Amino acid sequence: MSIDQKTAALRIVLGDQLTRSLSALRGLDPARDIVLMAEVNAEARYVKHHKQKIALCFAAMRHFARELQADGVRVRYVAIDDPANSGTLTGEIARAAQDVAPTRIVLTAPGEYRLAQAFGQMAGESRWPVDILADDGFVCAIDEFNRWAEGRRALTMEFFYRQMRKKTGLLMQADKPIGGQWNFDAANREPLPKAHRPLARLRFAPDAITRDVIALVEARYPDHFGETAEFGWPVTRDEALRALGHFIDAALPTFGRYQDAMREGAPFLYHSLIAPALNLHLLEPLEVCRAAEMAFHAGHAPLEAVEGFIRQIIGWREYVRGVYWRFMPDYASSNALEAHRPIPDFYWTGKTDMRCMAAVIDETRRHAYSHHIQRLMITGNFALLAGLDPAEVEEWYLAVYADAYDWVELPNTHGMALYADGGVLATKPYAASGAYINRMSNFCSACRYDVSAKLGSSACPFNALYWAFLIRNRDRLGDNLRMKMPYRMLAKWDEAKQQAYVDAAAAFLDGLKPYR
Ligand code: FAD
Ligand code: DLZ
Ligand code: SF4
Repeated sequence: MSIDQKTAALRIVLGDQLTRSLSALRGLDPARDIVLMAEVNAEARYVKHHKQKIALCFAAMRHFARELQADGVRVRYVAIDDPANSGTLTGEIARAAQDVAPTRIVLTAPGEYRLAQAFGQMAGESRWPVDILADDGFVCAIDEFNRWAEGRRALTMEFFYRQMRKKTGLLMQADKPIGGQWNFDAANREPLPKAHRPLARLRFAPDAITRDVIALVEARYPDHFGETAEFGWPVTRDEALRALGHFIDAALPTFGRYQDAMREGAPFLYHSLIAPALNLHLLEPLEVCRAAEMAFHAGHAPLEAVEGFIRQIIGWREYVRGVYWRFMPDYASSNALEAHRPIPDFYWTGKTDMRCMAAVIDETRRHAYSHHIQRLMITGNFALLAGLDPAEVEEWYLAVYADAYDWVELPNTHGMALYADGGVLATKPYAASGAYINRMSNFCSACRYDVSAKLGSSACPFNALYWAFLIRNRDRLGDNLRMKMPYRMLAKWDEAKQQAYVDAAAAFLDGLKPYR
């Protein structure tokens, strides 16, 4: 690129900001402005991201840059193997500014607290004026969430969600929810019948650009988690729209019913698989919800599936983002259950006799994906029951999923899965014994452990861990109304029985090899 004219604005597009409607691109003057995009080691390495996650990010960045260039936009694209690459985003912004002497630097606020701090500092020290604009690619602005949260004793997601329904008009008839209820979950969440054959899902074969990136990632990050052989993520907006269309046509009608079901060898089931594209801003949350709503009005998908899906997006997704920005940075350091056990190495190797854990970790390794209940009730549940250190577990979740970004991963892991925030996000810990896993999956039938055995060397470890968790946290959780049932049961156990569960859990945990 020759930069001969005087540059007006240096506009930054971060790796997860791949949309033409980005606030930093608004008012772009293609003749005078320069768009900067940079692949940098600091972002690829700050956790050992799954190879597919790095490949997805770089491939989507390269495709987006080409699209801008095809429209006549001047893009300064710094590839990871550019010898002049400084290795950090702020370094690349400073280097570009030095080279092109812009009148100002414009960027959209990043999705991660860590980078918001770095860019804030950069703006304070910069020779050039820096405009950091709000990211308006969400349904709920951060100050709008704060206004909703202000003065509330509990930040109940369901009430936030109703406000978003009213705001967007999604599934509303005047000011009333269509169907007379806000939430139809009672009709969802069945296990998968044994004979059911899940839908084959649309995946995208990597094109030449993506294949190049995959080769580069394999060469540069060989020690990172995961495999790239089955990479099939959409890397452009066109592909993301096709992925959305496929989901709406083929999977949405069944989405709610089997939303919590798990089957070994069928990681995707009827989930949308759009989180990676949504989080890169290749799709917009409202367009996704409107597409689902249209399917309902066309009689193509039932209300309980469509409502359940829309709730995940304008409810949970927006809500966790609000919680993240409201409570960071203190949120990340809370540890309400005082969990300090190091993460075992099988989270990274998948080598464990627990079939449920091994299967989910293996699928994660192959696809950089597992669905919500696998994240929450298998790997998350184990971490909660075992009292694993929240920071180590969060590092794992941030690394291993193609859709993982701090703003969404942290509240889900720290708050929802680990209850480390003491109940800001969830009204009770999502703790479950082997019985839940057995009811919702087929993992137990092939496991070396016996899910119905409570104690002894062949007993499912989740059973002793579950009761030991309740015993360990009695002072913290015993008064929680939603935990009354298990605590009432526990109260009937004599001291020796309780001790036997505590000992069995301790013996199992002591046998685990720590990752570090
Ligand atoms: P679907 O099941 O089809 O759901 C539809 C969409 O709803 C998703 O694409 C997603 O955008 C949104 N959604 C659903 N549940 C949530 C939720 N709890 N929080 C935010 N958005 C939600 N999601 C991420 O996008 N990134 C993460 O890093 C992430 N980490 C998680 C960690 C843990 C411990 C848990 C329990 C959940 C996490 N989630 C995360 C939420 C959820 O599991 C994923 O969004 C979902 O599995 C992505 O697959 P999908 O696109 O097929 O989702
Ligand atoms: C996740 C990621 C990766 C792997 N690489 C880059 C990169 O090289 N350049 C970049 O701009 N962003 C990358 N990202 C996303 C960032 O880590 C971070 O999540 C976002 O920039 C926050 O908005
Ligand atoms: Fe998991 Fe226990 Fe079932 Fe084995 S028996 S798959 S460890 S729940």
